This record gives sequence, structure tokens and C-alpha cells, in this order.
Amino acid sequence: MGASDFSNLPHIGEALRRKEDYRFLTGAGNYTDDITLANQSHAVFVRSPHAHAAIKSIDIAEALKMPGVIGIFSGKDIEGKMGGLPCGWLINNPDGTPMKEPMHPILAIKKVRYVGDHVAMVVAETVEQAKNAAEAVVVDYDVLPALVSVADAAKKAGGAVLHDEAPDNQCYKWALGDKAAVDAVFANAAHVTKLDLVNNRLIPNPIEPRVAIGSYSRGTDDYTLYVSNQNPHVERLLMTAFVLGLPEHKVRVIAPDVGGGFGSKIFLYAEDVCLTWAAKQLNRNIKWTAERSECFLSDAHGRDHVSHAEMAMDKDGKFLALRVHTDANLGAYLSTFSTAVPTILYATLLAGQYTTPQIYVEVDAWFTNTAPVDAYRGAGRPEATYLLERLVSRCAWEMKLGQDEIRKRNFISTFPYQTPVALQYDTGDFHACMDKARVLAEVDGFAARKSATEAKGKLRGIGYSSYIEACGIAPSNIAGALGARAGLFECGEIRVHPTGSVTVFTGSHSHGQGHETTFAQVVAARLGIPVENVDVVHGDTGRVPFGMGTYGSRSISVGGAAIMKALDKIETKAKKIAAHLMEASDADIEFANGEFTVKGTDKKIPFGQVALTAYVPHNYPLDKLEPGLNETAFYDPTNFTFPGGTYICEVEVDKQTGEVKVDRFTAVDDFGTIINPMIVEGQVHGGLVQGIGQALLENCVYDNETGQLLTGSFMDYAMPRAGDFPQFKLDTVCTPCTHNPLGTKGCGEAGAIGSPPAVINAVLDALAPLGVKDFDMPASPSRVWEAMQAVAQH
Ligand code: MCN
Repeated sequence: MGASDFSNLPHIGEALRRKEDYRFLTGAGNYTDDITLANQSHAVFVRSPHAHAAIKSIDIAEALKMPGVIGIFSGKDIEGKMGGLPCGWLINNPDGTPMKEPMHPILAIKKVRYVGDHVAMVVAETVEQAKNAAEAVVVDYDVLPALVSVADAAKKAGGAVLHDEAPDNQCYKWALGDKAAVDAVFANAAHVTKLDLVNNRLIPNPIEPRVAIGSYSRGTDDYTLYVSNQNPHVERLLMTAFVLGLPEHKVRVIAPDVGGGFGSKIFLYAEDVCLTWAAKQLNRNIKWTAERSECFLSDAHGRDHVSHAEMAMDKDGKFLALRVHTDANLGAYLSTFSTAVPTILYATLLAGQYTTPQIYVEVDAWFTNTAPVDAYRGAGRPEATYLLERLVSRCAWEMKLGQDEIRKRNFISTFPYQTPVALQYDTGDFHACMDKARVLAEVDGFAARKSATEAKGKLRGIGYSSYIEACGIAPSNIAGALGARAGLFECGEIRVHPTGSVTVFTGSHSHGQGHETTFAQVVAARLGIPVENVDVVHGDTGRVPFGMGTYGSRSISVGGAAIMKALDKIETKAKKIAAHLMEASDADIEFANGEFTVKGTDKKIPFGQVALTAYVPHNYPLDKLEPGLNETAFYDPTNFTFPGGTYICEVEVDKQTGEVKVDRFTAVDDFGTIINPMIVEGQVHGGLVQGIGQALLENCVYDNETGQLLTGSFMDYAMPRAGDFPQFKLDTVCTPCTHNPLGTKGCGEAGAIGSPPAVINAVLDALAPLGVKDFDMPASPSRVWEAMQAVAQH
């Protein structure tokens, strides 16, 4: 079935209410912390209070005697018994040598490398007893100088070196593009616009903290890990193959209801390994629930880039070449995707929506004494979009062109389009998104609104951002060529029951995205059955054949496509059964709207009758047809999907306080075919809130001298609240993806990718009359006020 036929099916494009919401809204959700196993004990982790220190000794003698204590493990107890946490992407330096890949120990062995690093695990009968005993573990540290910023890491400030394997603190150097060609264009350009940018470090903060229960069955020698995680099969693969050396079939990973991940629950974390391993050592089920302060310290953080960007233009503002240098802070250790974020997921997006013929980008990636940085919502693509869209807006100001004009002059308008940074965009309509966004944002009324704001003694600005992202990660062959150590396909199984109802088993994982509804819509539409007759199962390696999980807004376009492929197989087999029942040839059977018909006749039978026959095969040619209607398919896309759009933000800035208020925000996105517009709208809302949160409020700050996390609670780390936002104005343009059977493009990260530059461009537009040309996110009142003061004093 082609994408255009698919988009016309009933249920596709229908704003169905989410099936899963009943259990969430009535308190019947089943999150990991809701699970209590027999024989359950509790773990607490002893964490490093220092950013960088040698461990001289760990004394657990007194702690072991504390009430309720069952066991205590430190690095020495597990040394040699398991491997370190693996990194999923190998990046090579320009000379072909591999990146530095220091051991990421499960529990620190000789050194701790960030505040919150894991030193020991204490297991006791209750959480309180485990906490008390953890406080009695005596660790003697020799404190070393700490490195926090990429600049200090590069300088080895204070002589600090994190890993012997990386004596210069550098993980890799990486480059993409033709440097000589780009330099030559810059040498002759009519105008060059330059910009320095910082993409601030973020802490993910899902509502549900990380939780896990390690469980072991002595009778069968089987392990089960219940964990709040976005990709249980990958978690199991990494844990068995790289760390514990266990046979994969002996480990089941269950990620039940998950209360948000935003990219921070993709990874195999040390806690998950410790709990699984220790369950056997102690013959106890062991639960650990992170406290919020532990999440701040030890969940993988996001972003943290320092960049210099330059655009070469001709006299009319046509982009000729882009040159970028980025220093990326990877934190203390490599996490699962961390090396891919500032390279494959970032540099390849730097063409954006524009025809820039030459692009050269260099990336230096550094180890610092901070929490590992990994794939937070958008992962690399928000960093690319922020850099490019800030630069484009500055180009417009310098070239005295309108913000829409400079973008439109440079938009790609023919597809497929091969960028100079490896990607080939299949479809898009960037002009349509821009035009629609300007109408929806009532740009024509901006001047009047600005005057009204100024009459109140405030400033008003408007900012644009036209983003593109690569979702549906990824074609396995491309990902493999770019260093991925695993394929990135997806798996779907369709089990049609004798009564015609269906259970879908998907390797995608829903932790807020509504897959139980949208995947059911896809199946119901295809089979012509009610949505209520379709159940979607995910998040359990014991039930779902295989899965690569959810990240990179891949679920509908890759997981959904795998389901479509399985449905193709179901349809093929069901047609054979229908042909047998109606005494026709297979080739004459057609299937539509839940009915099988014989071409050119009025013979027809419903899907339910075929389903029943598959399981009650009386008079069935068993030599030719197997009973049952159950099919599994793996889908590996041939390309990424490329959602794109234009966002327009209007802000008011209070000159007295520096407070920025987002007064209007308009987002026009192209997600191809939309399965459920209400769910998509919710996804865009969530993404916008995260992106605007980064632009205005959120900022992870470490003390530069000591490496202590200064924003370690919600008192210091400002999360956005509903009152910080206006009602968003949303609309879509639809250019269906050309290479997946649904025509969909991912929507789960778009808002977080496109919005930060729109906000900052609006703030800078508001402050332009005062002479403020630049500042870094977040545009908090104090920063904006300081920027205004700084120009006032000159
Ligand atoms: N959808 C649709 N039509 C489209 C595209 C998507 O109806 N054209 C629907 C999908 O069927 C799915 C939802 O929208 O129900 C999101 O789909 P998709 O864009 O494929 O993204 P994923 O499901 O793969 O979700 C991943 C993405 C990422 S990478 C992060 S991070 C993220 C996000 O989604 N984390 C989230 N959204 C989140 N939402 C919540 N509530 N919690 C998180 O942790």
C-alpha cells in the first residue's frame, strides 16, 4: 500500500483520544516504582562528593554492621567481573585513528570523575536502612583539580587529566566538508557574518525519576530488570554483550509505563547493571528509585557546545559557504550515544533549509569533570538549528534584509536535495511553511503591536527560525558507515486472534507519545476493524521479539513502518485464506474496508471470518497454508525523514527588570502524513515548552573551580511552567515522506529544535534599539538586564 492510499484510510488523521489516558488519569498506571516484588530489598548508591579525586580507600566495615544491611559492593568487588559501560558510536579522527574510549567503570575504581559518580552500592531491607548505611561508608579521597569547561579541558587547567587513555582530555577531533573549498569561498565573499555561541547545558528532568528493580530467579537462573527506560532491547543487548557477559536469553528487561524520558532514559546506566548483577549475588530482588537530587547529578545531561560560526555571502545575501568550529563537552565518560550527538546528529544538519553550496565543520570533543552528556530531546539537531538560525538572523540584520526575505532567498525549493553535509532531503516545502507561519503570526500587525508595547514603556521583538531535522533514525547502512555499532531498524509483530481482534508487539517504546493510540489507528485503518479491537504491547523483551527503541522521533516512521510491513504479510496470507473460502484464485482477491472481495463479482467475506478460519481450518489445504495469522517484520528505512517548519516568536522585554515574556508563538510544521493531529499537537506543545525553557530559563551550572553542581535542585534550575507561555498558534503543511509506507515524518522533537533560536532572535530584535547585539541562553532577567546595562555604560 502506498503512502497516499494509506493517508486516505479511515482513522488516519483522526484526533482520537488517547487509549492510555484512562489508566494514567485514574491512577492505574504501572510505573516501575509501583512494582513491589516478593523478597524485595532496596539499594542506595554512595556517590562522589568531589568532581575529581583519587580514591585512597573505601571502608565498609561499620556500614556492613548497620541494621538491615544485606550487602555492600564497591568498585573493587566488581573489578574483573564485568566490563565497563559501552559507547554505541565509534567516531574516527580525521587521520583515521579512533576516538579515545576510556573505560567507564560501573563503580569507580581508582578515581571519581564527577560529582555524583558511583562509588558503592548499599543494599538493605528498607530504603532508610540503606541510606543510613551509605552514610557510614567511609571513602578517603585525594582531591584533584577539576575541569568544567571545554576551554579548561583543552588547556588541561591545573594540570588536570581525567583519563590516562586521553592525556590531552580530548575524545576526538572530527571534521566534515571540504575545508580548502570553503576557505577559498570565504576569501572572495562580498560579506562575512560571524557569531560566537554557547548552547547551554540542560538537565532533562522527566516527571518520573530513574527507577529500576534487579530480580533473579535461582530455579531457572534467569534475570529480570524492571527499569524506566526508552529501549529495553538495547538495554539488554548492551548489558549482556558488553558488561555482564550473560547469555541474552537469560535476561528479560521490562520497561513498563514510563513517565517521560526526553532522551535521558535511552542509556544503559551503572545502576541498572549493579542491580541486575547483585540480585544474583544476594539472591534478593533489589529496587532503587532515584531521588530528584540524584537525577540532577547523574542523569545524562544535554547540549553544552561552544561554537564559532561564519557565513560567507554574495552582495545580495545569498549564502555561499558556512564555516563552523564547535567544542563539545562530553562530560566525564562516554555514554551510549554521546559521541554521535556533536557529529552525526549535529554537523549533518548544518545546511538547514538553505542551498549553501559549501559547508565545513570541525568538532573537538572533550572530557570534563561533569556528568556525561548525551541525547537530550533533539540531540545535536537543536544545537545545529540554534547555531544556523541565530547566524541567519544576524546575516539579515547585517545585510539589511527582512528575516523572511533572507531565508526565502536561500531556501531549498527542489527535491530531492543533496546537501554538502551528507544528507539527502526527500521532500519539503519551506516557502509554504514560512508563508503560512507569517499569516498565522499576523506579522503585518507587528508594527502596531510594537508601538502599543512601547507605549507601556517596554520593548517588543519578533524572531524567526526555519528548522529542519533528520528523524526516523536511521538507515542501518548509513548509521553503520557513520560509526554506529548496531543496526537501527525496527521490529513489529501482528498477532490476529481467532475473533479478529489484534495484538501488536512493537519494538518502539512509548513514554508519553501515545503509541498505544496511534499504532492502533494504523492497524485498525489497514485492517478495517475498530481501534478498540487493537492492543499495542511494548517495553518487554520477553513479549516483543526485538526492538531498537524510541529516540530520534523514529517510532511512527520506523516502528510504524515495521508494523505496516507485518500487515502486508498478514494481508497476503489472509487473501490466500479468503481465496480458499470463496473458491477464487489468490490473484483475484482484493482487500479494502475490512472486506475481502473477488474482483468482478459480488462475493465478499469480512476480515473476522478470515481470522476465524485461520484458526479453525476445517477443509483447509493444510499442505499449502499454515494455520494461524501471525506475522513479524523488520523495517530498515532507506533514508531519514526530514520534518521542517518555520517558527515565529514575539516577546515583550521589561526594560526595568530584564524580564522576557513570550507574548506570541507560532509554529508551522511539516510532519508529512499525520496519524493523530491531537497527539501531534501535544508533542509540539511539549517540545516548544522545552525549547522555550532552554531559551529563557533552564541552565545547568557547575562551579568552575570545584566542579560542584550549582543548579542541583528545582530551587536553582528553573523549569518552565504553564504561566510562562501564551496559547501557541499551530498549523501544518504536508509533504509526505517519500520512502516510508505511511508518509510520516517524526514530530516528537521538532518543538525543542526549532524554538530556541526563534526566542533569542526575538529578544535580540527587541533589544536592538538599545544596541545589544548578542548574549547567550538562557535570556534570564538578570542576563538581559546585564546586557542592557553593559551597552548603556558605553
Ligand atoms: N505522530 C503522528 N503523525 C506523525 C508523526 C507522529 O500521529 N506524522 C504520532 C506518533 O504516532 C506518536 C507521536 O506522534 O504517537 C510521536 O511520534 P514520533 O515523532 O515518531 O516520535 P517518537 O514516538 O519516536 O517519540 C520520540 C520523541 C523523542 S526523541 C523525545 S526525546 C520525546 C518525544 O518524542 N520524549 C518525550 N516526546 C515525548 N513526549 C513525552 N510525553 N515524553 C517524552 O519523554
